[in-house]
Amino acid sequence: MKNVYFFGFVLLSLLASCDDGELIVTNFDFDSDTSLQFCSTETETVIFALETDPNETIFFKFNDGDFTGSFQGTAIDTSFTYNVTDDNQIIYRSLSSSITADYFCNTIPPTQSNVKEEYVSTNGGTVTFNITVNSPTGDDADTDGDGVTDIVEGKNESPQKDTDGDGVPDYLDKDDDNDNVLTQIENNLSNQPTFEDTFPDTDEDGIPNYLDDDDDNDGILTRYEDLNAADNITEEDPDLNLNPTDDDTNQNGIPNYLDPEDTGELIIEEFKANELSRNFTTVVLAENISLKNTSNNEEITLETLVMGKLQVTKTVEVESQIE
Ligand SMILES: [Ca+2]
Ligand SMILES: [Ca+2]
Ligand SMILES: [Ca+2]
Ligand SMILES: [Ca+2]
Repeated sequence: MKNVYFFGFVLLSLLASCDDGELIVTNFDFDSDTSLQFCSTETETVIFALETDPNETIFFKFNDGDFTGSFQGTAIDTSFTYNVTDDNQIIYRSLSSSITADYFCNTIPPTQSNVKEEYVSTNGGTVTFNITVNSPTGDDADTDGDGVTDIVEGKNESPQKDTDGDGVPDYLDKDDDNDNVLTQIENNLSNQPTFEDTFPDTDEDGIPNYLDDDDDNDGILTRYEDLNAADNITEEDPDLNLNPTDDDTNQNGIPNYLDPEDTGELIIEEFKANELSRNFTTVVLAENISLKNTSNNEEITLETLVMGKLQVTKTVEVESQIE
């Protein structure tokens, strides 16, 4: 067969003749269930599928060393598209033996002797990455891991609860009142009055500490009751040490932010980084591409080809945005 065109099929079977008359069957058997992996250098990323029955691989190498398969921020998905060019290529190889990720994780090796058949994209068409972030579900789900469930943190409310108004909904916010004491810490104080017999409420003002930006009701924000925040900064390490829990000016064993007798303040408008471990799924979709056989120039055109799915778990910043 000289030219074979397939439109709208993800699964493609191709019969091709070899010089010696042997018939080779090539299956482009890749879809959203195919597992993808990736490797990056400073300037290039290769995202690839490895299959063993039969031994074959498809990969997309593209000029972007910053690909991570993840994203920062509060969005639930994002997508971006590359044009297929001489630099951004899709390559399929049918192999005589199995390979591992090492095959890709240096520079792309030249066609090797175990390559039975190779197809390389010609210019034209696109590859789109659709990245979604997966949130846990169920009554016990606690996406930000702060010990308060997503349901209590108002994930299902409309609009979603954002107690400190920093643009990060409470279910993604490890410091829900932006006072630089993590929710996890505020809810694990012992020997404190409680709000509705559940959450500590030191000043008994009806606002649990983890949602109260002035935990002792002394008129000084908890965030400001952090007098030693700048004590140890240096030129090399200029970051403030944001931690109101380690200040106790009158040395009575009660930290200033829980002690209405201690009212010293240091105006601090910085906030702890809100870093979360999150699970991301990237589906890689090629559209309107042509692949050319490198030995006989046979060309295949595909309207859509789902190369597969990449799963990544990564710690990312879901940032606060205080005016
Ligand atoms: Ca939270
Ligand atoms: Ca807090
Ligand atoms: Ca608080
Ligand atoms: Ca105080």
